[in-house]
Amino acid sequence: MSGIRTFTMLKPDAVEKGHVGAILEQIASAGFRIVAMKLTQMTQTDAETFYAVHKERPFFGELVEYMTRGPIVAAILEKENAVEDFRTLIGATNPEDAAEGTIRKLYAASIGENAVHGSDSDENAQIEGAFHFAGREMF
Ligand code: YYY
Ligand code: MG
Repeated sequence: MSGIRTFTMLKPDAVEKGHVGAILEQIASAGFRIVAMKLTQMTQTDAETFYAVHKERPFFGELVEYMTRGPIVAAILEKENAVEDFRTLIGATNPEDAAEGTIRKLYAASIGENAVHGSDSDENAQIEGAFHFAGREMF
């Protein structure tokens, strides 16, 4: 039985290009309820910690630079089967491989600048949500 919450970030490229409203509309239309949400900017340490699992990968430096270059929208979302259904909604990591109509297919420029994050497990959804939000910011 999978959980009812996931964590997302609308990444700097999505904010820069003015796609926040359209992406949030697509998320709401897919049946997700907003539990927590804010506009924020990750520091270098924030991004290195959040993406620590990728620290040995060749793209790590570019990933940290990209994720810290401007504001993001961070949010916790609620729906049955939240993690899996949200990953389906956003599409594959590389927008070239993403299904038609997915958020990454519609709004991502490249694998490196792919518009949106979605947690990959219930455990990571909990960890990532708690990384960005205090309990009193969750509703
Ligand atoms: O979970 P997801 O975001 O779909 O992909 P991850 O494999 O966790 O990678 C995190 C992040 O790193 C990805 O969204 C873009 C970037 N990245 C990259 O720039 N180049 C790759 N070959 C793989 C991932
Ligand atoms: Mg991931």
